[in-house]
Amino acid sequence: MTGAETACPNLLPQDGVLLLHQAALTPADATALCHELQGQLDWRQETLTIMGRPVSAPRLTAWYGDHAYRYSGLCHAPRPMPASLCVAKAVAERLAGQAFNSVLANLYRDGQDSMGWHADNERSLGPEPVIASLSLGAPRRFQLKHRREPSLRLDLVLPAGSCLIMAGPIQHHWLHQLPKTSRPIGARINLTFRRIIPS
Ligand SMILES: O=C(O)CCC(=O)C(=O)O
Ligand SMILES: [Mn+2]
Repeated sequence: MTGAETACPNLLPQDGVLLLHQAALTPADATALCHELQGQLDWRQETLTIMGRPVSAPRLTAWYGDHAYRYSGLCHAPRPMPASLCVAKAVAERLAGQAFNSVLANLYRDGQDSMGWHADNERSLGPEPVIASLSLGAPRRFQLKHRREPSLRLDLVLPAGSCLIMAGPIQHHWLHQLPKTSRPIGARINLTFRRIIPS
């Protein structure tokens, strides 16, 4: 299941850790998992609460984990992971060097689906969470910007089968987003593995 390994430098100049494992899965495994998850997961169109107003999320999501997870007015109840996600979780755990107990799957159906600027800084993730993000499907443009230094920005393309790891104080100092694009683009899936600390 695991692709070739290469040395992985920290991509951030300061205030956090960002590691990109280009080939966490082989291309064949990444393609098979992408198709399996599109058909198998319980994809939902969620309504978020942003600044007190209901907003339809511009993507589909599916949540699985041992504990409830709350963000943007949503509460995901505990739900066991299907076997396909457990295999992907094991890959993410090996690369991140820590155990995860939840995954948020995001399905971006076309270039108009997206996720806006945010940080994964919910209290239930702890002060410096390690988050592993596995990419599947079409290459995914992923951007970061520093909260206080406007000149500090990163623009990455995450290929299918890659695993991006955010760690250290990154969530305190940086925001991340998956922008919309007007270019024709196929479906993209992101699996974001987290460790929820039960309250
Ligand atoms: O699709 C992505 O890489 C963004 C996912 C993300 O930031 C999240 O689920 O919190
Ligand atoms: Mn995030």
